[in-house]
Amino acid sequence: MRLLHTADLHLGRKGREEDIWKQWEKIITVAQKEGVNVLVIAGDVFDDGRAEKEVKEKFCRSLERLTREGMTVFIIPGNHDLRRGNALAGINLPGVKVVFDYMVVTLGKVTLHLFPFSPQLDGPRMVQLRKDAAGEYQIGVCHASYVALPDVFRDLGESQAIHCPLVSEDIVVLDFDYLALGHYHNAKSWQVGKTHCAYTGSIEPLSFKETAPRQIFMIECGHSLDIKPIEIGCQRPYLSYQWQLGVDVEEKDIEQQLATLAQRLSPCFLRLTLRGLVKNKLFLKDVILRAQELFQSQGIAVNFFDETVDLTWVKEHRLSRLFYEICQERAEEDQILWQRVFYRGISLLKQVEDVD
Ligand SMILES: [Mn+2]
Repeated sequence: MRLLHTADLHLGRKGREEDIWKQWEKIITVAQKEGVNVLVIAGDVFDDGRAEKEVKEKFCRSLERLTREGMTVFIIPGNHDLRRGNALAGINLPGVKVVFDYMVVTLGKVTLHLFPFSPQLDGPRMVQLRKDAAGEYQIGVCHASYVALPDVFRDLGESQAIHCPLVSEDIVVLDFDYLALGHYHNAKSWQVGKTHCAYTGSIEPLSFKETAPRQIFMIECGHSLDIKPIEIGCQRPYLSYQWQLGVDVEEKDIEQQLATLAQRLSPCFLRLTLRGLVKNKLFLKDVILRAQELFQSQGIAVNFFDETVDLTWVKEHRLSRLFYEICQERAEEDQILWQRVFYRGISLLKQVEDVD
């Protein structure tokens, strides 16, 4: 018996439609090749509760390709499926079960406990709902915020972490062998007592927070539960670079370096922060404008963050000039330290100046 766990497809996400379909196709291929019996989607199939009819139909046709080969598909709604509507309503296909109320189902050795997302659902409520069933392996499925992990809490932020908060005490009481989670968009696995918990992450990165490799999980139910992550790559990653002028790149070389980067990268979303001291701010602004066009022509959506400090500005002001000279002298002892002192100090001075 083979289960495949995925979540957070976000079909129909504006501007990312094709990328997401390509990733979904990869998952279908894995499911077919690996002879998966049960596919579990732990919420956020659609990006919005009012998903377009064409998107829903295309998704249904893809499900039919799986069920035709005898696969069973279980889907719980996530918060996005239910945002402003219910995108999963009306999906009625043989072999596909969309779950809108807590449901327990036993298939061979495995019992699935499916907890559809609702604004009222949280860990204690799941504990109340959970029924006993006979399967050898107990698997929970939910779309929840495991707020006990600091990076999950940080990345979700307060606005997302309120959705079905779940803590380790709840997971201990729920007493599952595997907890198939959706909602957090980076793949993550951890153990709570006997429970192996896993977020698959979104199938395609959708923000600069989503930098972990994209994964789905294969769960082989034999003499024990064997859980194997499968990497599915991605279409367009989100990349962040920080360049310090004078350290990572010289001011005179920056245009060439940017051109090299544009050639080296495949289509992606790029955030490029420039720091350090710049002798000719106007020249740098021009370089950035030209680079933006170049990146765009390569299918790279770039955002520049120019945090450089203009040497002309520094020298124009008595206080900043003195500070600059002091840091220059001291830099002979410890360059990196005094550079940091300089930027920190100069940005504070600039703030005061801007306020005045
Ligand atoms: Mn999501």
